[in-house]
Amino acid sequence: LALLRALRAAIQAQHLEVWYQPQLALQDGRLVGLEALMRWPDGAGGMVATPDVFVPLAEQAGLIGELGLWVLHRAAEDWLQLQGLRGAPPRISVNVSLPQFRSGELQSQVTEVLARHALPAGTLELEITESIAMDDPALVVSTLTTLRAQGARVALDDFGTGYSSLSQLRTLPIDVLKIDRAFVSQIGDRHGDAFVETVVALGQRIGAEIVAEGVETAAQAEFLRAQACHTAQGWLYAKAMPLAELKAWMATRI
Ligand code: G
Ligand code: G
Ligand code: MN
Ligand code: NA
Repeated sequence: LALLRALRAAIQAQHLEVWYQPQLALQDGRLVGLEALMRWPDGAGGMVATPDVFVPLAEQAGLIGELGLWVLHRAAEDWLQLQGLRGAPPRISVNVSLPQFRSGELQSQVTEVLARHALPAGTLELEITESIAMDDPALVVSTLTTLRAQGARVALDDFGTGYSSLSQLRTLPIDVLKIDRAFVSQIGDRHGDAFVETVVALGQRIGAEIVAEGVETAAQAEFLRAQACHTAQGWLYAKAMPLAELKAWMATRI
């Protein structure tokens, strides 16, 4: 309850921040995207709480609609700020939460954000978890179809960790499949390799871009590249960082 009070105050005072983790093309190392990740700094070099604690809290307290809209606007503004720079990423991904999706407000939020910032189609990507994707299949398909018609891309996040069945996956209109880091971390193990190979092949067959998450070692990156996985995200390259730090990181890569 104290944490919830602090969260409300932090939202009010705009103490929450959006940090960005780079996504790179495995073929040539180009920066192809960013994942927007919320952070709650304590002002003394640490964090008050991690998003896996305060996002569920915000969901339970009915704050996630407002917070989700704020993240979308901030991500759009920050993406636009990068566009003058060399090697600027062509897109930005934002995580969507189940209540935000279920309430039906996501479509109007996306309309508002795309219009306000005049974002080109294909710039904004929405990360949907498997629990969202499997919530109400008919609603999910129609919502995702609408979002894509609006010009947003759709990524299925944490693929392989939830409850999606392959038959449900088959009907989902998605652009990107994000392989969860639980699978990436098992590269090097015979079964681990088989899983990643199969998921990458599946993604390719359905015409989705594959983003491997949690890439931490050069050996994992090598394996993924050999499988023709398109994109990698992970601590091997960079952790999520504030916009200013991201600009400095981009400058060192040219
Ligand atoms: O960045 P980190 O690994 O600490 O994120 C932990 C979890 O919090 C992840 O599952 C991530 O998707 C979630 N998360 C981070 N930022 C946001 C956000 O802006 N919205 C939602 N819905 N979830 C977020
Ligand atoms: O659930 P979601 O995929 O949205 O969250 C991504 C989370 O994974 C973020 O909290 C991010 O900080 C974390 N992350 C990103 N790259 C790595 C990595 O290479 N290793 C680990 N352990 N976590 C990572
Ligand atoms: Mn994500
Ligand atoms: Na994930």
